[in-house]
Amino acid sequence: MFRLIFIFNVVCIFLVDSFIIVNPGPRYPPTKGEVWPKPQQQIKEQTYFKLSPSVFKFTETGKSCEILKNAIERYTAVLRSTHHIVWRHSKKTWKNAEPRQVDTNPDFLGTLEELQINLSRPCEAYPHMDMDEKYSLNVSAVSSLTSDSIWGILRGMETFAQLFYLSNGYKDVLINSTQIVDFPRYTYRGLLIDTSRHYLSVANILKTLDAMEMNKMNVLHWHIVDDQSFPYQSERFPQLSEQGAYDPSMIYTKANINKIIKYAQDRGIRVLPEFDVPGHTRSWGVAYPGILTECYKSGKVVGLGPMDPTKNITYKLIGELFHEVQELFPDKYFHLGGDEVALNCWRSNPQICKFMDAHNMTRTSELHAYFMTKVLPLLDQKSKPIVWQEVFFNNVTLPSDAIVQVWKTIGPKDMISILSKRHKVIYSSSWYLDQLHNGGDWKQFYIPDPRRFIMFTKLLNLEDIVGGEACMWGEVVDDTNFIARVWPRASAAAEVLWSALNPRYIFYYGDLIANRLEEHACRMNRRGVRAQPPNGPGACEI
Ligand code: CP6
Repeated sequence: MFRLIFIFNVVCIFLVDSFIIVNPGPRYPPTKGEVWPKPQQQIKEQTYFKLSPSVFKFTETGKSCEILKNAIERYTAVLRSTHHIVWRHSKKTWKNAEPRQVDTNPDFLGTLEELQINLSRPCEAYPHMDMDEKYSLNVSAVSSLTSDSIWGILRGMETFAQLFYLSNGYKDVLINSTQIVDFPRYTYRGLLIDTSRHYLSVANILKTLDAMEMNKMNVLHWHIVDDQSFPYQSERFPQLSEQGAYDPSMIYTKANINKIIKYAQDRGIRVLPEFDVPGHTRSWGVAYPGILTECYKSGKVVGLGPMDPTKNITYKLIGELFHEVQELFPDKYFHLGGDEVALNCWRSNPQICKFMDAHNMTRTSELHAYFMTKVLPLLDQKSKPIVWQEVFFNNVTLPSDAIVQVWKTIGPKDMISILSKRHKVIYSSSWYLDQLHNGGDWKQFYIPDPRRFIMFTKLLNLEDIVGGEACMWGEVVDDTNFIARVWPRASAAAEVLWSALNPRYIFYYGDLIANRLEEHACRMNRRGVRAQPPNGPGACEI
């Protein structure tokens, strides 16, 4: 009897399991042809065109240059690759394919034949702090992209590529009639990479630049060396990387760096070098221990700390190295770091204490100021300095065109002090990509906006907050996980820094924003950037 009931149960469970249709849980459907970051002004109509990649072409109706020609080649390839998806899906159903239907929808306006690119002024060679990125894009019977600047044209081409979407069960690539006028909210939209804690391959850095272009970010802040390794290969001081890199292969040669700069330039992205001094320099001391401070404990030397600010050779090495770096990097700014100096090591060292006495210094922060004041003039004429906030708060007299980067406090507090001294600010406190939270973790990066913090502080100039930066410190990222950790989480910061305030009210538009980011992450993957899923369960087309 019991055996019978048991068998009956097993049969029941089998039947129930096979016939119950599993009700899917929540999913995050991607949008179709929504642009990320959201354009400032956009009108999208019901009417649409089809893309036929073999017909479509970009035509140059204004000025042209190599940067534009390269961009046309790139985006032609992007549109072609969409066609491959269509082709793949049409082959799947090849045998029972129906004859291709003529689209009789009254909204259908035909095949899109060209995009006229109308650049009204000659190209600039390098992107820079005040670059003009405004463009207008009109998708209609005669489609055109117009800008005064090559950088605006690049941003507009990216937008254009994002407007296409797959439709009719992957059979068609469509684009709606659209008018866009677009420009960035902030001029500085950065991503910090740290190649000292872990080495990142050149290929991975180039991939990062592809992703930045897709997100309209325009500054790669390259925190190239730090305590743990010195991967920059110097011509003047080859020992630095020979002894300070993790491995002889884990270095950046002059040729590597030039390649990265050129690749970035083609995408309207600046490469901003940071050589952090006087702290975070332990790796310099493998080859040159003499430039670092010996830290003492109970009268004994226990290790090496920040640079030794009392020695002339410290400044000589810095000056010559920085000169070489500035020749290599065309950017007009140079990041000197200046953060997290272990002042207590200076305090522990008897020679340094003697030096402080001789110079009437009582606090080690004055020594930090002394050091920075000696290093600032070592920059070439062409370079303006950027420093982490500690340099400002330790009372260094900075040149008026120095920019201060805030990383310590979320909110307006530190920014207000700096702005009231008329310095420009880069804000990064809210965008520490090394901080991980549960699902939908991009939202914490999407809410803060540096200018909104001080909107009602009338005396300050909002424009002096030039932008912000997402920071991917390298302690727990290397080539294996870097791209997926950064994207699409940094995309949240990218939209804050590009787009207008209103469409970003997450409590109002939250689902729409999530679905747009879902599409954007899928789009990055289609274009070879292995971004992680931003929201939760779901599936990309392909
Ligand atoms: N390395 C350097 C770091 C950090 C800074 N400078 C850092 C500090 C705190 C957090 C994240 C990163 N790892 N050189 C500070 C700018 Cl939470």
